[in-house]
Amino acid sequence: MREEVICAISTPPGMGAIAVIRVSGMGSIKLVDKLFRSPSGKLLAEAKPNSVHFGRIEWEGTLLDEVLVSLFHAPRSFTGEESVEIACHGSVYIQQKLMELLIAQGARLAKAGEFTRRAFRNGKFDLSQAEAVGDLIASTSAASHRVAMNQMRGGFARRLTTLRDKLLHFVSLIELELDFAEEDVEFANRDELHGLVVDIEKEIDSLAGSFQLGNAIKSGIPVAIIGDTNVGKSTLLNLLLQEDKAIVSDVHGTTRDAIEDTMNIGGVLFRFIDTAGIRHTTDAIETMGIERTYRKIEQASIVLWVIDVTAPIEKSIALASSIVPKLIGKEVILLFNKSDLASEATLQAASQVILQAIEGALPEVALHHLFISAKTRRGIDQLLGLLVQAAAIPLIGDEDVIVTNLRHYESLTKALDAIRRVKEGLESGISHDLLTQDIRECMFYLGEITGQITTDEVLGNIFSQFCIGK
Ligand SMILES: Nc1nc2c(ncn2[C@@H]2O[C@H](COP(=O)(O)OP(=O)(O)OP(=O)(O)O)[C@@H](O)[C@H]2O)c(=O)[nH]1
Ligand SMILES: [Mg+2]
Repeated sequence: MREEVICAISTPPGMGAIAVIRVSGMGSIKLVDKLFRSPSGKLLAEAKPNSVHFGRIEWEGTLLDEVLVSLFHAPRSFTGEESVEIACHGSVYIQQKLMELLIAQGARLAKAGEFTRRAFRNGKFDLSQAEAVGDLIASTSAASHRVAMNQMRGGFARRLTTLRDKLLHFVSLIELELDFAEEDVEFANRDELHGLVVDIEKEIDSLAGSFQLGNAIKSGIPVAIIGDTNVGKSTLLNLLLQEDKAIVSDVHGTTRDAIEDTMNIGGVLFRFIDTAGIRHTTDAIETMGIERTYRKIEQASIVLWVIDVTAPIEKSIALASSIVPKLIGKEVILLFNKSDLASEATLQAASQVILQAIEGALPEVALHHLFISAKTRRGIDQLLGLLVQAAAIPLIGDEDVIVTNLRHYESLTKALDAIRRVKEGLESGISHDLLTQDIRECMFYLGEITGQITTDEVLGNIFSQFCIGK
């Protein structure tokens, strides 16, 4: 199929030292030749394949810019097609003018993700690898970079393809048996098939199980900042994000909605969530906010429970009864805030009483506690250390596959259901047809992840989330 030549600015919008414009599709080099003048007068079309050239972009006798042009001959390019990358000066005017000139010569503005989509179609990589390109660009921490890089290198795709091939082998044998139904032969050894199915179930289960970690790595580990009103939750959020994100005031009940943002600390991405302070109130909107706080606690893996050491101790203890049941299974860090306003003796005494009360109610949770001041930054460095420790992100090796993509997770869950039905079917001796149907279903969902089975709609959906120029 002959593809149109597409072009797009592939560097971020706006001014920069340089910008890169990508052109791809058969005829790209000839198209750029119409605008490019090399010092020797030689045409790009006659230049050595896969080489870089200095020259000028001119139109109607006017010099637009001096540029570097990289030539890629098919299939040795990102898209697998003939491509050109023009590195020009990063002026907004030059970038726009150059795009206009390329379009005037017959190129079309690329759609979002179109370069990657073409690369996928030309077999440069499978769908999960194409999606990893997007993740790689978006990665903001060492862990998310590593996970995306592993996926892009194809470890995930290889594992899925191997599983699929094994199933295909068996399903063909069983289908062959169907052709010989009268003879009652068994080409596919049932014990072997059962062993294989058990292995596959384990493997899919472990891939699906990695999603919780993968999601935390990609979207940030959820950390809820909770407590009574006016204890300094929003002040702490702003301090952690190094930004004035939430309104701070000495009015109780200032924050009513959950406010969140991510921050990279020690190579780990955290998603901090400031919440409405928990108290008894008759205000309808505040009540809705407090309900949200409880939901955020449920979603969080780490809870920062902020306590104002200058507030009456009974208040904190009373609050414990409503919060404590929600904290089981979470990492909880108690923060005795506003320590700048209390003497060390008061701090020690108050914290002892509160800790005892909470520890009594939460025997199975490992409680950490710190004296902090969101005002003077006391204890904040220790808090950052504790957070990284509590995040407990395991070291990710080169070969580790961790699922970070919701689409992959959903397909894996469906594949897991199907393979479990195959296992049960084998154990109960169901008919050949039903067995092959379940095996084929499992293969279908595995194929959905790598793109062996996709619809245009699914592809459109995936690639439209990319930016233009990717
Ligand atoms: N002295 C001192 N004041 C603090 C500290 N942390 C917060 N404050 C003050 O305490 C008041 C309440 O702070 P916020 O951050 O708005 O408290 P909050 O917990 O978000 O309150 P709500 O949103 O109402 O639940 C503000 O006046 C802050 O400046 C601290 O460590 N020391
Ligand atoms: Mg607040």
